[in-house]
Amino acid sequence: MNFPDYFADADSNLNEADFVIFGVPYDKTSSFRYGASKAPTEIRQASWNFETFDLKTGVDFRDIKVHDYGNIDVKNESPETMVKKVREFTSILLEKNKFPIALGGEHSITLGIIQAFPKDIAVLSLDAHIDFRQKYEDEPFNHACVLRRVADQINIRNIAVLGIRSAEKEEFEDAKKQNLFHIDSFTIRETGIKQALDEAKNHLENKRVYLTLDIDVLDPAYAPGTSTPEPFGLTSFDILRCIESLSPQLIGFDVVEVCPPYDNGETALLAARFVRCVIERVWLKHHN
Ligand SMILES: [Mn+2]
Repeated sequence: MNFPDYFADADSNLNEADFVIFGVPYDKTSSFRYGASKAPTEIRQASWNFETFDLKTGVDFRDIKVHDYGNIDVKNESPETMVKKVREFTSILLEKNKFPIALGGEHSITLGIIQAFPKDIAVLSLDAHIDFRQKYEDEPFNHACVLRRVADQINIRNIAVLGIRSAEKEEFEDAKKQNLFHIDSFTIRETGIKQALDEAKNHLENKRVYLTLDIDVLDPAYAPGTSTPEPFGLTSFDILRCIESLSPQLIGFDVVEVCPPYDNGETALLAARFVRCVIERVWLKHHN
């Protein structure tokens, strides 16, 4: 069965909307499995599964003004041009005071969004990988380098990564040398997500936070449809807790690295649910 081609209940027009969803169907730098470019469409389809009412928050999604812009046309661009196009589009949204929500595509798209924000924001990255390489396959805009590029953009002190469990030796030592704030998934398993979030929020002080969710931060048991799956991951409840805890500070969100050819739709479904969670929780903070 086919549902409308926009995100469920995102039926406000651009001018009246508070939240704007847009897809960035890009996967040219993927290193293991291809197919993340199919994710925006799959996530939109999956979003129609859910009730508009959320019994946990009491929010009805239909009360929120959300616009789905559709996809940005980046499919055949170089990574650098893709990032530029994403930055230009996000800048327009920020000028109009919209809360941007991007559906990747691979993680390299996040840099363009962050470049559109002022340099004094903080970034919280949920990711299995530290993504701190200077270059990968000679490409500085590769998805394996995204956090390194973000650190070129904003002060590395204002970046936090939760859930990591995979890095190259050199990049990990480099990240530690530069004091990149990170808590690995093994520690989170032992001490709990609440403790990790408290530490991360403490580190980021009260700054406005952009949240980037690489779906591979979840254990492949929850999110098998991703391009570089990594065992020993977080749970879907952990991610919900992150969203709830950060919602008063959030200024933008993306979900990346969903790779629909590698599962039966459960990863896109989870991504769609997280998008709804972010919108509802952020909206609730401003309406209470
Ligand atoms: Mn990753």
